Amino acid sequence: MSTKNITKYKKVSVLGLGYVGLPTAAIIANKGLRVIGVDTNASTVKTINEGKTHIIEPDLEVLVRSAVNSKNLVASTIPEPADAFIIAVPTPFTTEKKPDLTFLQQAIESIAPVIKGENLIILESTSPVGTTQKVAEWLSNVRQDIEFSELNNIATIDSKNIYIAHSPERVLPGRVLLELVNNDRVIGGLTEQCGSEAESLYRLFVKGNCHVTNARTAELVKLTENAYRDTNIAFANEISLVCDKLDIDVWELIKLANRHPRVDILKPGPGVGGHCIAVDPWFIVDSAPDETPLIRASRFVNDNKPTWIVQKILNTIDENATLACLGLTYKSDIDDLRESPSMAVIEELAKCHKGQILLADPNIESLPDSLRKILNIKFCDFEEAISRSEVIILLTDHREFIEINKSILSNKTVFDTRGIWRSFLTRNNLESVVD
Ligand code: SAJ
Repeated sequence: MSTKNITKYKKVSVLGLGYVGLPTAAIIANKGLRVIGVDTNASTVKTINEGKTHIIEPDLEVLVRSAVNSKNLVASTIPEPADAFIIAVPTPFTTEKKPDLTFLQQAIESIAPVIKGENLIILESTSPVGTTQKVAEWLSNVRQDIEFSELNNIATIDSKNIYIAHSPERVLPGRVLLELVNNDRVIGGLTEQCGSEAESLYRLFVKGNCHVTNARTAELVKLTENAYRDTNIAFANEISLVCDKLDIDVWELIKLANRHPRVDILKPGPGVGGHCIAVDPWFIVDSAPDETPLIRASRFVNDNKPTWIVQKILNTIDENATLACLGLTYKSDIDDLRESPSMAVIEELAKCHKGQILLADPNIESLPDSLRKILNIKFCDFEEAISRSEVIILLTDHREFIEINKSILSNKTVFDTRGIWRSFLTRNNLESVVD
């Protein structure tokens, strides 16, 4: 079917060409629409215009190359007029765990000069409740001719509507292209019409269902999804501490408990990382501090896991032993280091351990900046790291580590924080941190 029949939005601008914005821009461009991808980072823009990508995500490079070759996708550092704008910039938190909307406000202010009547603006960035309304307020603050009525949530310019909606991204890093197309979408409009306008654009490429609601509900839905997962992982992590204290194998325990038809415990690990699950629950806590003791406690449980692991390791090993730390990224088979619990373990170990620490990660090319100045840390190939070390600390469950020839672990003290070598470790009576 021609795109002409599907959406009236023919030219789409995507702001923020990261893990969500770039795949979204590439998919829309490959559907035949003109897409302007905007990013403040000139080197990202250059890479994309060469048909390459600055992030590792399955099949993304092929899709971006095809979109750029067809001339439907052009990246730029400067916003230009378009029919629809999709905002996918980061919404991090401050050191006080409060939402930091600076990038978002800057992105909105950067498009304000080119906004016209009948434009559609969709906020995809994960945001605290009330942010979609703030988008309208920011626009009207910088453009005198944009009016926003708080009474009925309608934004206009020269009596023509501007449609503003929130449709939170929900894609899992590592499966982004699949999930962008197949996942259901929640779309929250500032008004009902804003919601249906946004839905008409997503219909272009979303095969899942589109559920239209109001903006505040959509904002809290996204935060709730990530807080739910954080709480469930915290439960698994707490049980892993209990099992360690009582000398019970947590992996066997969870496997057996999960045989109950209504129990489905997630996996314990070194903690929770990433730019989403480790951050978003705080947005709920910030909005309703007195109502959220469970969400807050879950964050503490997960944030404290790296320290617990480090203590466990230090209590067991010789202070001069050579250690191999395997895996730096926050989860398997990606190249993302944000909020990585593996990095937290390494940084804390480095502060206390006297012997050499060898780091290896098949998805990372060199030592991250935060570790460069630490003298006893060296980055190397994982097989070299294992062969040169007495103690092996498995932090991220990358495919390469799962497929390792297990015999190279013989005679080593092994701390397997993800349980991937469990059967081998048990058989050989090797140490395991959560065993
Ligand atoms: N983890 C565990 N045990 C588990 C599952 C995960 O320790 O059983 C850890 C991972 O190792 C990682 C962290 O949790 O450190 C988060 O990983 P994840 O795979 O659970 O999630 P993310 O952060 O990669 O992506 C999440 C997803 N949200 C949900 O599953 C509810 C994704 O759908 C969102 O789009 C994404 O956050 C986001 O951008 O908000």
